[in-house]
Amino acid sequence: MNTKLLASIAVFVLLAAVVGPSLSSSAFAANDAFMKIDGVKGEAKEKKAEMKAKKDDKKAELKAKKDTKKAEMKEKKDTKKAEMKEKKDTKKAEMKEKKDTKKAEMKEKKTTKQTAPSGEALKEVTVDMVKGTASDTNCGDKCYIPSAVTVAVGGKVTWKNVDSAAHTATASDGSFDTSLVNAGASASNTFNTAGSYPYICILHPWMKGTVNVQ
Ligand SMILES: [Cu+2]
Repeated sequence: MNTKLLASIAVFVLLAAVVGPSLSSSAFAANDAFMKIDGVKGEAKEKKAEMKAKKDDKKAELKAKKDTKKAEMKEKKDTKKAEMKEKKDTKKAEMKEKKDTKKAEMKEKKTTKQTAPSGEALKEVTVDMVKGTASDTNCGDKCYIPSAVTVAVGGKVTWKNVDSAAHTATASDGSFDTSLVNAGASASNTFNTAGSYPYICILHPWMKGTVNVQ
């Protein structure tokens, strides 16, 4: 063996001893780095998923809040609506009551007007031929309103037809007769003799009234 070959082998061995471990260590390092990268990648993925979950949670929370608020608003609105309706109904009922009271008062006034404040019989009285009496056979003492009136001797009774059908005021003893009073028309009779004068409508004999003259 010559010395040159020996030297060559020695150098090779030396090199292998130095470079080998360093090569393998750098391979490990590279692997490590890859692993690290994978780890970082995985972490990032996890973090992303977490963020997404958080975001979804927040979204759901917001939606729930929104829905609750919406429901609350609707309830409030409904309550207000109901309140308004109640108020309206109450007002309506009040108005109706007022109207009815006024009507009743007017009717009473009309009835009490049949006698003068002094207690003397009136010179003039008006009697309504009431609406619906052509068919309402049970109108009783509401066929003529008022059904009984009192006038002074020489006083005048006027029948006003407020119905849509024609009527008469015809004395049972034949002493007076308005003859046909058409819808919306009026007819009068003057009473010069004291007495009580029952009368009917010859078209609807269930309509009965009385004129008292005193
Ligand atoms: Cu009649």
